[in-house]
This record gives sequence, C-alpha cells and structure tokens, in this order.
Amino acid sequence: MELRDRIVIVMGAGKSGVAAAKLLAAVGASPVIYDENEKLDIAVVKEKVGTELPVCAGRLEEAYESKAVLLVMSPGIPVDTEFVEGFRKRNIPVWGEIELAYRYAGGRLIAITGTNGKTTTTALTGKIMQDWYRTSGKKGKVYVAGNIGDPYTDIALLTTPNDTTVLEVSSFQLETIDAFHPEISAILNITPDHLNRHHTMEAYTACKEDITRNQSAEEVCVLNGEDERLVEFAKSGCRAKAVFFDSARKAENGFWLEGEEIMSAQDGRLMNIHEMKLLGVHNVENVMAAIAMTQAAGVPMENILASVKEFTAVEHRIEYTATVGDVDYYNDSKGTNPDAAIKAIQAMVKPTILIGGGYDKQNTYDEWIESFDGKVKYLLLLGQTREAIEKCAHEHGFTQTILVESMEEAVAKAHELAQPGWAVLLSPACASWGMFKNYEERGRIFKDLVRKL
Ligand code: UMA
Repeated sequence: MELRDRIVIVMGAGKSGVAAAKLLAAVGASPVIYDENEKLDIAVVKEKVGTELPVCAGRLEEAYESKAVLLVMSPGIPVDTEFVEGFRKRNIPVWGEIELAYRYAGGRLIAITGTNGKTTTTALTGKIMQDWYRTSGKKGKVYVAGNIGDPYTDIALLTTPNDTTVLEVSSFQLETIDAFHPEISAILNITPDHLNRHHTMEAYTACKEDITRNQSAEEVCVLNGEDERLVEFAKSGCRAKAVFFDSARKAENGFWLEGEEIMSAQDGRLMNIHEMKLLGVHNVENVMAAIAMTQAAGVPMENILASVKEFTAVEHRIEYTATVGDVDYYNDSKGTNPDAAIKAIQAMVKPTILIGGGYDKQNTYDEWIESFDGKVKYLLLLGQTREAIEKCAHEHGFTQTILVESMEEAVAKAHELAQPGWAVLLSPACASWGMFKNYEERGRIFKDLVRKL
C-alpha cells in the first residue's frame, strides 16, 4: 500500500501510537494522531514523535477523517466501535500497530502469544537467539519487541534481512492483523482474560489462534499439549506444523517434562529442571516453548541449553524483592489475571500474605481463592475489584480479608501482620489500570515501599 503523502490516522497517543506515527513520518506518509483523551498533553506527544504533525485530542477533525487512506490502531483501543466501523464501511483498511510494523520490517519473525508466560518466553527466546548470533559470529541483530515493552513499529525500519525479531503479541494486537506472518509462532496457553474487550472466550481464542493465519505447513507453531483448546486447534484450524510441549505427558514430536527432566523426542534427555534459575512448572513450560522455537530457528541444542541455564526471572514475575525481619517480599505485579496469580501462589513455599485486586476485567476469582489452599494467611485487597473479590473469598470460606485504600497501606498492613518465616506476595489477579499507569508502575511502587520498610 503506497502511503507517501497520504493521510493516515493513528489512534492512540501511547507508546504504540507515537512509534507508529514516527514510522509513518519516516516513510513519507502524513500521520495524524487521534486520542480520545480530551486532556491529552498535545505538546508532549508532538515532542515524543519529534516531527510536526496534527494531534487531535477528544475529537478527530472531519477533514482528516474524510481524507484518510488507513487507520492504525493502538492495541489498548477496542475495535468494535462506531468510529472504527465507519472506516470499515468505507473500505478503508484498519491495521493494528503490529501490522503496520510488519509491512516495513525485514528478516525473520518469531511471534509468541498466550494468556500467560508470554513475556518470560519472549525474553528467553530473545536471549537464546542473541547468544547464538554472538557466539557463532552470525551476521545481523536480534530484536525483542511488542507487548513486552518496545513497540514493533519502533524497530521495524531498523531490521535487515539478516536480523531476527522476537515479538510478544497480545490478543489485542492480533485482533487487527492482516498480512502479519511469523515464520515461527507459539501459543503458550489460553485461559479466560480480557473478556470485557473480547466479550466471549471464543472471540478471545480466535484472536490468539490467528497468529498462524498466514503461516504455511512447513512453518512451525509451538503449542501446549496440556491445553485442550490448543490440541483441538492443531487438528483443525492451525495452518502451521504443530510442535507440542507438555508438562504432564510425553509429546510425540516435541518436548515434555518427565519427573525432573526436560525431554525431547528428537534428542532424548535435555536437562534437569534444577539447572534452570526459574521457579514453577509454568516456567518449565515457558522454557520448553523457547527450546522448541529456537531449535526450529536452527540454533544447536547445546547453545540453547547453555542460554536457558543462565536465564533469570524477568522483572515483576515472582520477582524476589527483599527480606525484612525474616519476611520475604515478592513482586508479581504481572499477575494481572487469576490464572497467572494462581501460578505465583503455587510457587510460594512459605505462609503468605497476598496483596490483590485492581481493575475489573470481568474475570471470576473462584479458582484463585480455591488455590489459596491454607498457604494464604491474609488477603489484602485494593482497587475497583476489592469488594467483589472479598465477597467471593467469603463465599469460599476464606474470611481473612482486609480492604485497603492504597499500595502504601497494603505494604504497611502486610508488614504489621507478617510473622517471621512468612512471605508477602503482590500478585493482584487484576490489571493495574485505574490506580496505576501500568503493571510496571504498580510493581515498582510496591518494591520502593518494601525497600523503605
Ligand atoms: N485510548 C483511547 N481510547 C481508548 C483507550 C485508550 O484513545 O478507548 C488512548 C489513551 O488515551 C492513551 C493511548 O490510547 O493515550 C494508549 O494506548 P494503548 O492502551 O494501546 O497503550 P500503549 O502505550 O500504546 O501500550 C501498548 C500496550 N498496551 C495495551 O495493550 C493496553 C502495551 O502492553 C505494550 O507494551 C505497548 O503497546 C507496546 O507494544 C501493556 C499491556 O498491558 C504491557 N498489555 C496487555 C497485557 O499484557 O495483558 C494486553
């Protein structure tokens, strides 16, 4: 699609919108940023983009809308609105920010989605590829981008045919792809999340599965053998060759956990799980997925395993923060849905005070509360969902709940209640929006407060 001198509407002035506008300006298009926030600081947005461009806050000027040849969406903005529908009715393409990036990117693309584990798996896959490029003297560069933090549009124009991009992609981003085509993909798991945006589990699942829509039968999609939806998807719907990883049973053509050993159908025993620096079975799954993807990318197994053994947990994922008065504090701010938060509780080995609650994504909390299993001693609740979670906890017979107003109060209360030998875990089972800018800010505020104790 020729975009030179054409008006392109970029919706959203966050990280993705700014990066998309920069890319568009660099290729000679005329981007117009439109953000629904009336109070948007337009000068700051212009400064971030670094070129003079129209920025509309609260309302998009009709003159821009009628002349636009493309609408580029930021992932956080719903697409089932009258505004977006208006473009579709006029046959004007609606691309997500990752679709725009893909059209201008070069080299090999590895894309990873799933409800949980995306960020750890993306970071690990990126490290394995980076280590391999470095030690083998391979020409080119490895980029790690997408939902993990740096928008794909930020790096797309830098990529060359020798490079590899490892991309974390969310369901929000996959909702607006078209030609987007990873050579290697992975769907780590699918459990309920973001249902306020996607409305049904079917719609959410369809977005995730769309990651393979342009793949061919010779290309690889790595799937979780313990996820029934994904086993079904491999039988019908998956365009790529399915390679399974499995934490409970042998995977005929893939990777599995047998006792404490990670096994491969092709290479036999690979490594003991105690040789990795990550905690929990969910992380064994993430490691197996990264092994499967990088082997498909041609990395020798000995290189892969050396990188896996060095890899440490990423920030905000069951991240050890400090020990205060014989109480260990952990930051799992990335536990933004019940399933992720259950994994964090399972990884705890001491009596735990749990800090939870936040933005309402219309998830249910029954399984989360049931997973407390005597290990959770108190549940401190903050944010929009705190009353709903408290009600659910009481229905399940867990009554040690305390409502708090702020993270400051939560940390102070946890400090007051914790006995020597206990742990305090921030793993909210909810998004941070409403109280914090994002989960990173929530996690950093928690860590700062803990360090001040
Ligand atoms: N806005 C509107 N209308 C709306 C909603 C938002 O105009 O209805 C505007 C806001 O005023 C704001 C802008 O859109 O100015 C924000 O856009 P955005 O929400 O898409 O956020 P970005 O800063 O572009 O960050 C996005 C991802 N955010 C979301 O998907 C919500 C980041 O993922 C991602 O790191 C970044 O792009 C780079 O790719 C964060 C996330 O929470 C980590 N992801 C969810 C998750 O992991 O569960 C999916």
